[in-house]
Amino acid sequence: MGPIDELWEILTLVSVVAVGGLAMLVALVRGRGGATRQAPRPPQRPSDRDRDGDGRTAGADEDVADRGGGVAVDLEPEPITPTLERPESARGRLQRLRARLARSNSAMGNALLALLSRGGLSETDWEDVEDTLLASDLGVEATEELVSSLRTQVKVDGTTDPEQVRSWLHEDLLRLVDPSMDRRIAASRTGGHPAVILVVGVNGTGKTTSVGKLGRVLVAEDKDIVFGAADTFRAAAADQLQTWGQRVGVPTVRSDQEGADPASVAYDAVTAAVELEADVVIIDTAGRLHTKRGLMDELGKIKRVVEKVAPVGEVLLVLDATTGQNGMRQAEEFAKEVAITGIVLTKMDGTAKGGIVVNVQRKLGVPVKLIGLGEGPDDLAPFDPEAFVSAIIG
Ligand SMILES: Nc1nc2c(ncn2[C@@H]2O[C@H](COP(=O)(O)OP(=O)(O)O)[C@@H](O)[C@H]2O)c(=O)[nH]1
Ligand SMILES: [Mg+2]
Repeated sequence: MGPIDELWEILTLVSVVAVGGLAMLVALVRGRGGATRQAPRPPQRPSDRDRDGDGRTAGADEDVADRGGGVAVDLEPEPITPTLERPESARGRLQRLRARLARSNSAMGNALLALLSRGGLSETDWEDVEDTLLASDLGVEATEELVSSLRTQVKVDGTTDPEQVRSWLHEDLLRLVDPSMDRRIAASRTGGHPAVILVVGVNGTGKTTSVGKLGRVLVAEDKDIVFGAADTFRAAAADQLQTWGQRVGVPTVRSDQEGADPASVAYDAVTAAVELEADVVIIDTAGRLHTKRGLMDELGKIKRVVEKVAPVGEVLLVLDATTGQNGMRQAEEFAKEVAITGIVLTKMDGTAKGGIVVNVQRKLGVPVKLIGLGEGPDDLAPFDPEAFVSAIIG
């Protein structure tokens, strides 16, 4: 065999290996594509999308957002792992969590029932009924309505039979909680856009946790989700959200720079969701004191900037149910800044102040859509008036 033949043989071998390798690669890529919807497709890295090479996402308006000195969006592809968690379906969650709701709130229900069943109620007894309701954060207005209705029924009927009183209470409370309100979360694509959900509230109320839990509720409904970590104050906040996402295969759009412009990150998250043809993008924001003007203005900016890409269909205000009057003040201040479409009441597992549901709905004219009933990943339930009232008064 001459040197030419030898060279020829080597070349053939190399090309066989190369073609084989290429075929394997194609098969791999195909196989990956075919595996699909176990996890959403990983978003492209910004460098892929940045065809102009100007450091900006293609299509981004110059004036859309201050890019905060070259904000990079870290879109680490989520690993497609067989160990993704399967979140519990939202249906029936409140039933499972009912005991937690009842544990503290039924104290109020029981106190009321005991008072009302006593018979021959004096003025002082009625004052006690009123105090019990006020202590549950029902609010002055609703408390007066309820007491007046109960007084009339007791007077007209003349009975204080516990079962009868229980049924009156149930009916009156249910009316106050208002079953006619639309409590569905807007989480379907509309007009060719993903649904955009913006989550706002004071620090520590449970925003990030609720974004993570809501993501799971929607994953259980087979929705494709993207998280946007627009709390850019601390890197830990984005890490926290990303961890929630990774457990269920939801990609998180975040900035790698602390203090980056939150509107810009929110914009990138919505853009990524559009490119991925996701169903929903949920944007977590930094906790802000409702008394801090600049930060409250920023919320309006986030919404405006996002709406250059897709309409914000849902602005969820997260309130800590244990904070009472302070929570109510927060609600009012936030409602002045952005049009709230729904309330998430967290920490309902540790409070006897369930009356805040009625109070906050009346103040804002907006329904409580979700309630947090614990720190577990699936401890967030769609709010159901009937189950709620039943849990309180049995
Ligand atoms: N018991 C209970 N704790 C909750 C609930 N929701 C959130 N938390 C806790 O509240 C704390 C603050 O939550 P986080 O989501 O970080 O608040 P953020 O600052 O508003 O983002 C965390 O320790 C959560 O586990 C809930 O429904 N019940
Ligand atoms: Mg947070």
